[in-house]
Order: sequence, then C-alpha cells, then structure tokens
Amino acid sequence: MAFVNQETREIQLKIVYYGPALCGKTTNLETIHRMIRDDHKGDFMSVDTAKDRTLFFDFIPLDADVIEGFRTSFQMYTVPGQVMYNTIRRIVLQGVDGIVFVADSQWPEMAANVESFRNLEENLAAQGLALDDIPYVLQYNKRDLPSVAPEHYLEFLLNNRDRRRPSFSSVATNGGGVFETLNMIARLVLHRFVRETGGGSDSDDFDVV
Ligand SMILES: Nc1nc2c(ncn2[C@@H]2O[C@H](COP(=O)(O)OP(=O)(O)OP(=O)(O)O)[C@@H](O)[C@H]2O)c(=O)[nH]1
Ligand SMILES: [Mg+2]
Repeated sequence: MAFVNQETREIQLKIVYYGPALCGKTTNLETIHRMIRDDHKGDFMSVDTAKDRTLFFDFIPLDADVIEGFRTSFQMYTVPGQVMYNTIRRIVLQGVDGIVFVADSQWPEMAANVESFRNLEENLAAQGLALDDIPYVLQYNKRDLPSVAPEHYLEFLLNNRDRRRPSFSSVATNGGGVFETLNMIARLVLHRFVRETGGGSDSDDFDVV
C-alpha cells in the first residue's frame, strides 16, 4: 500500500524480495546498493545471524524522480527465507506494493522454490491479499552454476498461472539480471500507483539506473 504524504510531497512504495533460503535475495539488494549513486540511496540495513543468514530483513531506500512534484522512494526489503521465520515474513510483507520472487535455479532447490511460492501466497492471503492482484516478477537466480534447471522448466513450475508475469535470469553475485528485474518491478508498481491514484507520470520511461 503506497504511502503518500501530501504535505512533504513524498510517495513511498514498498518492494519485497521473497524466495527460499539462500536463493540470493540479500545478494540482490547488496548489488543494488553497491551500484546506485550515493545521492539516490539510503543506508543498507541488515540483521544477520552468526551464520551469515538474514534474521530479520534487509532494507534500502532508493530515491527516484518519476512522478512530477513528488519525491518517490522505493523501500526495498528482503525477508528471511528459512522456513522457521514465517512470522517475520508476514510482518515484512505488510503494506507491500510489489514483489520480486527470487528462485534458486539449482535442481535440488525446486521443492524449496515451490514451497516458498506457496508460502508467499498463504502469507498474502492471511492479510486479505491475492497474489494475482499484486504486481510481481520472477527472477531465476544462480544461472552461473552447473546444475541448473532450464528456464522453461522454472517457467512451467512458477509462472504457469492465467497471467504470465515478467521473468528474468540472473547471477546476483555479479549483477547480471539484477537491474532488469528491479526496473521491471519498479515500473509495474508505478503503473499500478498511477492507475489507482489517477495521477500522470512517464513511468514507461522510468529506470532506476
Ligand atoms: N554462484 C552464485 N551464488 C550466488 C548467487 N546469488 C547468491 N549467491 C550466493 O548464495 C548464498 C546466499 O545468498 P543470500 O543473498 O545471502 O541468500 P538469501 O536469499 O538472502 O538467503 P536468506 O537470507 O537465508 O533467505 C551466498 O553465498 C551468495 O553469495 C548467484 O547468482 N550465483
Ligand atoms: Mg538474506
């Protein structure tokens, strides 16, 4: 749910990176944070356990000049993918405007991908939200590794609903596909925002970088 402050002329939109444990969500945000110009980003916040896994969430605010007269910022979150942290995932999903579902392309991770996708739907449903009504994109990550499922198989597994969503292959560790994914979800979220508020914008031309 976009947060609009008419007084300060600010719009905040929330994007959540979701997916199974170790699929590369934090790596996406780290890459984005590294590549964005300093004056367009806030501090990267992350809470990790001793084992280098996200415990709560990772967060960066990104500023963009896309809706005239407003300062637009994307609040970029990731959830902890480990199954036991479901309560935290639900909290992080509150008020979400757009979702990037990151899948781990490695064959042994297929069940975890499907489980996480189902978990996303359930957690949205618990808040009265239907996944089909929310802008989302898919990202098939770790394409550099040897034992990965073909993209068409991942599409069959995760992108087989009535309406196909945009999907991207990525190697989050070297940045491949990371900005294509981000720009698409940002664009979809802006389109939705403009449609719902009746405002005007050139979001077709919009790219975060
Ligand atoms: N080879 C390869 N490794 C990757 C890629 N993306 C992420 N990794 C590695 O996968 C491991 C897990 O990445 P994270 O970004 O921490 O995963 P996460 O999805 O945030 O995991 P949780 O916070 O536990 O849910 C790290 O060692 C990353 O360096 C990729 O595209 N290719
Ligand atoms: Mg993480």
